[in-house]
Amino acid sequence: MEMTFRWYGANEEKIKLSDIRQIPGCKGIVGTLMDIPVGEVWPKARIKALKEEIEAAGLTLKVIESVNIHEDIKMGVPSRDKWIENYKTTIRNLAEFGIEVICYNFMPVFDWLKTDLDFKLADGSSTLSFVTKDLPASPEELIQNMADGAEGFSLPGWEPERLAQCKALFDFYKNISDDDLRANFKYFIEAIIPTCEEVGVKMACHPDDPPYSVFGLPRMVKNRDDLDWMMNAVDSAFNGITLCTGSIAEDPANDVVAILAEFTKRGRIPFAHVRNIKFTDVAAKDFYEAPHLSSDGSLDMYAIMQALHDNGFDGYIRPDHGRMIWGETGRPGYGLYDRALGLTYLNGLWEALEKK
Ligand code: DNO
Repeated sequence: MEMTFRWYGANEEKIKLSDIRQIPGCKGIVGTLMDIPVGEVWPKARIKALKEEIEAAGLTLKVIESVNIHEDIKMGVPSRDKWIENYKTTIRNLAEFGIEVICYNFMPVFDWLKTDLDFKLADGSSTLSFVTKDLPASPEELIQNMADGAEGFSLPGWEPERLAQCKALFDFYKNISDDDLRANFKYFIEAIIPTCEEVGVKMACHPDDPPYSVFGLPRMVKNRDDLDWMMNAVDSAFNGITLCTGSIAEDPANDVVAILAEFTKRGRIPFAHVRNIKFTDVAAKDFYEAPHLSSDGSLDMYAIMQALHDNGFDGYIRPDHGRMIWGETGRPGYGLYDRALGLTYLNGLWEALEKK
């Protein structure tokens, strides 16, 4: 297991690499190049510079989150082949600089979503929350709300160029079923996995967040059976999962511990996002993102770490979203302090498991 911390790059962050270096037990950065438009090839010079900057701070760069998928690939339109070729070149370029894992997702139109990016907790901190009845009537309104709540930061997976075509995309996806989306996923993964095998980069697909349809969009990474289908679609260790405990657990029907145990045992989890959530209404699937501590949320974090540990997990882990605490302001979900607390807590659980 190697513990990492997500960092968006010097031009995108208030948080300094030198601060991250001081978090006990944090070895690596989960990095990205946020400004490269979706679908474009990531230039070697930019990857090299990012790696050098991170290594100069005493940290490693082995995981990228995300290299996002061009919408044409998800839509399955003929122009996808050009974007897939670009993606393969990006994989090769990243491999050349020692990247081992690429996290991505296959959610149509937009990435993760919440209905409140500044939900106040009783202790005075603020966090992200999702309340079904607060979902706006239209996706346009949701996009506006996310932008308004982002404190001026770019949000991962909410690329303006994609969102600008929101209406046209929604019209298109009206006629796309979950199975159509699956076929498009298979086409993509079949095309790129041989390149991954050749250069030694593992793909790690992030589950849908939330793991059910919103605004009628098709979804394909919602539960154990979807993950099983994906893993069988191309049965290679290089076709893996970013197992995000929070996202999977947002559907109370999902047994996150059993899912972790199964896919770790099958050797298909190169990367894990570990966070806790607290259901406020299980039937409505309403929740907020709790501190990582088990007793603050609805998930048993010891059982989660144990499922990884006891099944031979040897990938990368990062704490997931943190609250805003101690007066910090910043990119929602990605402040320094609470994620650092989460990281040290996860490391503590891991040490206890190692010494058992
Ligand atoms: C949210 C993140 C996601 C994740 C992507 C991976 O904070 O967990 O945006 O990075 O879904 O492609």
